[in-house]
Amino acid sequence: MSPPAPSAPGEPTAAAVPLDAPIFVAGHRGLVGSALVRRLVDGGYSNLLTASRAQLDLRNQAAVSAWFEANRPHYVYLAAGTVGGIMANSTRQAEFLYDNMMIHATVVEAARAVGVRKLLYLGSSCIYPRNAPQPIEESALLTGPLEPTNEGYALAKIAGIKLCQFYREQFGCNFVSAMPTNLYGPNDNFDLQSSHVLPALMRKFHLARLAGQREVEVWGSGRVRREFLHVDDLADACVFLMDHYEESGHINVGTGIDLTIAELAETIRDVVYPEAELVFDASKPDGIARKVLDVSKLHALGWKHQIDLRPGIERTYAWFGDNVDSLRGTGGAAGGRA
Ligand code: GFB
Repeated sequence: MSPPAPSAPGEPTAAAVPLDAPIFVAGHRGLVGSALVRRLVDGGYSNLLTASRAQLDLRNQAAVSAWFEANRPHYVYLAAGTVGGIMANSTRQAEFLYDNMMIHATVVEAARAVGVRKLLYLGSSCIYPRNAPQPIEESALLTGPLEPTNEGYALAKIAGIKLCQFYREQFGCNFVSAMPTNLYGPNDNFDLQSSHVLPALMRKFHLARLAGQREVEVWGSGRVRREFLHVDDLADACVFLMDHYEESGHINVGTGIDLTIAELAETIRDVVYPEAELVFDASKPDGIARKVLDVSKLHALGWKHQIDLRPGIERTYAWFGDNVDSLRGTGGAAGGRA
């Protein structure tokens, strides 16, 4: 099967993904991949393909090519990756750069070789320069130096966007890229060292409440600003983009709404443990001063998020309570039921 010719930039996809098409969700056990599987199952897609890390090392080209030959997906959501919060990113930059570069290289090449009809690659809002004007437009890519705390991860993700673009130009592959903002929701990593801020603070407040300890540590100054998108909204956006987005350039996915880390911590505190007091640890890194995406391109296509932050945190904490004995990153010891 040879790859179909891509449409002209901006032209909508003629046909939506058929419900019985073989669809590979790479990274299906992670925060994003598991949300994609839920969304696709809910949407009636009946032929989902997955492969666990034990079954398939996505960094291994020979293994990935053989898997694609055997399974022949028509559509691919590339949501696999080595990910983490500010501490994991800044202390394991080699691993973040290597793993993520290899994963997208093997999957993109295997997808080309078997004639995948469309591939959606997921990057991250950390691809943008640390001094990019806010809210960050897609055009800010590669206009300045990167945020040092996640440079390795960002470089890999930038290479992934470019790889999809170049495969489109050189081989006619219909590969597109979406850049989500900071995400949260079910199946997040709750390890206090390697996780992102939202799951880390949720678990910290939870543990403090169980221990009857009023003070809860928040890293950094609390003054930096971030945007948060519930992963179920991201999954919905991905399915929408698979049907409607055809451009070679990447597209931002977020809410376009940001708040300070102190405001985020207060919101989580109000949901989890209202009596707690925040204590800021200035010895921990702040990272980039502000990161909020310009989502006008996505809104113009007709998609907008549905889950606001406070209800999204409440939903996530309810999920946390239901799954507290088996959370990722806690060794099954997240601290007892909510
Ligand atoms: O979510 P986070 O780890 O990553 O941290 P980034 C966001 C902010 O929250 C930083 C503060 O200013 C942290 O210092 N923070 C406060 C905490 N308390 C905590 C805590 O207990 N744990 C954590 N982790 N942070 C990541 C990038 O940047 O964003 C990745 O490293 C990726 O590459 C991801 O792009 C979406 O928002 O700073």
